[in-house]
Amino acid sequence: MKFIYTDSHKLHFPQAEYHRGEIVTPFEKPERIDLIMHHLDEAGFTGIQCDDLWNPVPVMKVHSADYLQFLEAAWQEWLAAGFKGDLMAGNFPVRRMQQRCPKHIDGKAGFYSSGNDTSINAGTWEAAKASCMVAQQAQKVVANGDAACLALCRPPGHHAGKDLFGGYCFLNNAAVVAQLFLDQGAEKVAIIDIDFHHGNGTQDIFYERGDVLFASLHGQPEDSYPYYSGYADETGKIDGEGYNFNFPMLPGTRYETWARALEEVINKIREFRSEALIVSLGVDTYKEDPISFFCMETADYLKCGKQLFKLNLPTVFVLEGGYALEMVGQNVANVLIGFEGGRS
Ligand code: Q9C
Ligand code: ZN
Repeated sequence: MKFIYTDSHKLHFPQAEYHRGEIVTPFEKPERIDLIMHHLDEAGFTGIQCDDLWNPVPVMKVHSADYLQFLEAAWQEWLAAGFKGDLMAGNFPVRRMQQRCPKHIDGKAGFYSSGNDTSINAGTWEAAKASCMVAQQAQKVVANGDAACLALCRPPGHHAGKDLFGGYCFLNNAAVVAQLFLDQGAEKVAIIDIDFHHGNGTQDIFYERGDVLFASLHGQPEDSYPYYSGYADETGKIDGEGYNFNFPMLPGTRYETWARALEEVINKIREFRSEALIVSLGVDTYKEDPISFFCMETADYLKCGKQLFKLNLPTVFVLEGGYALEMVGQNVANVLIGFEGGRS
């Protein structure tokens, strides 16, 4: 299996994150990609540097035009306001407030954001676009006949909604890949989100659409980010009714329990007659992950990859989270190794 990467991800390097009462170095850091690439190289996967071809068409179908304009201009507006340091949102249009976008960047930041966990710096927009181009190129590799490809995306994407950034995400790379398959003639595609966190952004984008089945396995919202979505009774609306599947799980969940949910998802996708599979691949389900509470072992990722292979669909893996730096590379590699070994 090939993987697509870019060095441009380094242009996004948030300086601080507020976490459990302290200001810490952000969990979503550039080293993650270096570590994963190192392990993929060692495991014999072929890295391909991204050609940086930007196709705005699918991006504009999954994000709103005003949101994209905000992302593009945010940093310049922040500087023009005379602000120093990273852009970070602090005020949000919550219950009973006006859903109107203010003029000042400090207010706009909150209007387009779901939290204060995701800051913007001088290179963030370029990095987010580069990350999305990595996903687009991985889709092309699969459309051109490879059985599967990994998009080494950074920043990640699955928390980015139609018009919201947050959860370390700006552009929803997995949603863009799904849209590309549809634009190229597929009638139905499926997204499995196996990151520890609920893929609220992806759910938001496809919630009223029947052409994309979305299924997420994640820590239950009662205890876990993003807290305000990911319940099992969120099943889709209008054309999307019955095509959104959430599997919230308890703290301490191990692979055997998790895999039963995966099995259900696989059956749903077979019934749906999906023509392609997108995997939002986060390995923050790992037992040592610093911000998560599942108990996956490194060897479990082999089994997970093997399970996914059973769908026998053209598959694009899109990197999402995974913050236990010692094992993030091995865990990602194991999903791919399991997938490739699925034949046997
Ligand atoms: N300040 C992904 O895994 N909340 N995003 C962290 C600590 C945000 C995770 C709380 C977690 C986002 C792609
Ligand atoms: Zn995550």
